[in-house]
Amino acid sequence: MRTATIKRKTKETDVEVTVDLDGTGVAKAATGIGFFDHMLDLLAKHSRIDITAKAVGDLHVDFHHTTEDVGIALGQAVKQALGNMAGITRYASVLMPMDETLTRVVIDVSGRPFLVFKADFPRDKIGEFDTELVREWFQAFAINAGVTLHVETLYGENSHHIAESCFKGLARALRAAVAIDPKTAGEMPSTKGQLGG
Ligand SMILES: [Mn+2]
Repeated sequence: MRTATIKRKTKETDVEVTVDLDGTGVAKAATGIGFFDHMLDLLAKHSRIDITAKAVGDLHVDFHHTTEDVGIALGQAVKQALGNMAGITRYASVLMPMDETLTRVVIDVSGRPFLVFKADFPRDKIGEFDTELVREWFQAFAINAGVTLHVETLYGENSHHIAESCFKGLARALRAAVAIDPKTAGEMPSTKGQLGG
């Protein structure tokens, strides 16, 4: 079973995240941030990873801590659920359209944490959500999942569409990269014989 639960409690947030990499895309997102729950729902749906994300955070300050800490916990959960990564497909690249927006997401599920994120948001906020937090979430996720992740919005005008294309692109890339490759019969997808740096 490729599942994991991460609990993380600080003075700023209390977060619990569970993932099942071989799920059906069931999401239970309750972070107290409507737009962010919407993004987590999309991530689960299009990755087919079951994701439960509960968070009680200091939303009276702003949404930064809660968004970042859910990213940290979700990244750690994915990493733990992957185990030694034997047999995974490892690489995936996706072009994700959303109306006028097109975003490219490329991932290497490798134990090598790195983020390149190039997306400009025309607006500072989507609802009450600061658009700069999209990058913060991707940074927290990539570093804690131990994945190399390149996200670039090639063009787009609507901030909601831009954010959504980033999350949906990640979803489809993750779905392909963490899938077990039947041709490899459980081998490590590395000439080094191991993943993890
Ligand atoms: Mn939407």
